Amino acid sequence: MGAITMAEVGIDARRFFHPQQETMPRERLAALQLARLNATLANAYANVPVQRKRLDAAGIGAGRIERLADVARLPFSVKTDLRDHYPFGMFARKSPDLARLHASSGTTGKPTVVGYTQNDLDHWSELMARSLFAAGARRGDVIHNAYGYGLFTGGLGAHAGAERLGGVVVPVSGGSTERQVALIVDFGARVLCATPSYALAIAEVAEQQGVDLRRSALAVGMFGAEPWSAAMRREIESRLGLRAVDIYGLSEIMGPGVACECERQDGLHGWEDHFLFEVIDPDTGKPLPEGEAGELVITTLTKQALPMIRYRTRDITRLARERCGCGRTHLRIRRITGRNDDMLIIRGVNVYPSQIEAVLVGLPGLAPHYQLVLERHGSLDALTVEVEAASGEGLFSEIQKHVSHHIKSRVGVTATVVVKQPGEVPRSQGKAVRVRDLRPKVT
Ligand code: DLL
Repeated sequence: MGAITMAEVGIDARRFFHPQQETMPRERLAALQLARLNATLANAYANVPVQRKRLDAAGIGAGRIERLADVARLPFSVKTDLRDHYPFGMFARKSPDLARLHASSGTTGKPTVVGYTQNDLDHWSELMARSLFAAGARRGDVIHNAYGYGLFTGGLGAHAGAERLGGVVVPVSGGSTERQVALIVDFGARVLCATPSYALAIAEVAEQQGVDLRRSALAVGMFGAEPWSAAMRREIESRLGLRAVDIYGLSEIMGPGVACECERQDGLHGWEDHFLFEVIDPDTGKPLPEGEAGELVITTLTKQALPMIRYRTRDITRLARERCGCGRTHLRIRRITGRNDDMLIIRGVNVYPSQIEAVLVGLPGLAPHYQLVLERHGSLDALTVEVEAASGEGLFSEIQKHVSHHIKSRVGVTATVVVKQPGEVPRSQGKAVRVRDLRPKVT
């Protein structure tokens, strides 16, 4: 039987960066996943003693998995594995087969270190280029990359993808926001890569300088690395005059480009030819039925240096397998609403910072900058929400009443609201610090 061309099944290859892979029929995608999953298990078993022990204990040993559903029999991996086996204990390759290391910022003890072979780096840049293309970036675009360069995967990850796409990359990294505004305008950036909070900081500085970025060439924003709300998307789109696209990733799995929205902005396509996605109940560890919210678990299917089996991301989301109107067959990950380890429990109420953000961003009179401060008063948790007035003129007491009323009615917690003068809430140059948890640690 001859191969069927994409034109014969009505697929316009020009709409995709990897037309074959992105539009692969789901049965073929599943067969590819199964084969690659078994290759990943073999790599982990042969080269990572910790994984070998776990696979033996799970009764899988060096054996094969026969059906994708059997992935539920495999042991989980967690973030502390990387700390416990610091620095390279989870790696399946050593130097000279390694081509690069990245690491988390290491604010809590040892950093988590991740590694890549050249082959891994090639896949990463392909997937990042695929993500940029899906979001609307094209060859020849000036791509302003304000993700931090260095050990953080954002800067170099987006950079390599932008080069692979054929873009003109501007590697500015974070910081010097006034200069960023000038470069965006002068170089004619069409694509902006940044955290959503930093995109807003850029918008704000531009406005202060009297520069209207809505009239610049900016058309596409690739925003991720931290949770953000639909309200924040609208805010960024209206202030920067671009299409704000959500991009997801994590260092332990690869970096940015594990999943990305297409131009329809209706959920992030998880690139299933390279990753296997599941959602589990975070308490029981059991897989959840399609569409239910739970913890995202990811298995790498092509990584050589750091094969991850059922990595518990702690990110809370839902999966949708119905076909997207864009023609891509890969599933969609819904907006990440938060992490089950940054979930705040305030007087018994579970609260995600992103829920409070969704309330704040929609309210008049406020600048889109805020911090949540948690303290313990006696035996009770106390939440203070520091918000920032959009102008120094407004009636702060009115704003304050309005904000606490909306937080109470929409999130269900009582908060003391402090309205700060414009510019008083600290700005981020990378991931925003949204929560200052000053409560004594539970030991
Ligand atoms: O933040 C990789 C990245 C860089 C993604 C640039 C997108 C853009 P880490 O520093 O390892 O990697 O942090 C990963 O950030 O588990 C999520 O909790 C959060 N995160 C990343 N993207 C999103 C997103 C990079 N689009 C952790 N929405 C993840 C919500 C996100 N949270």
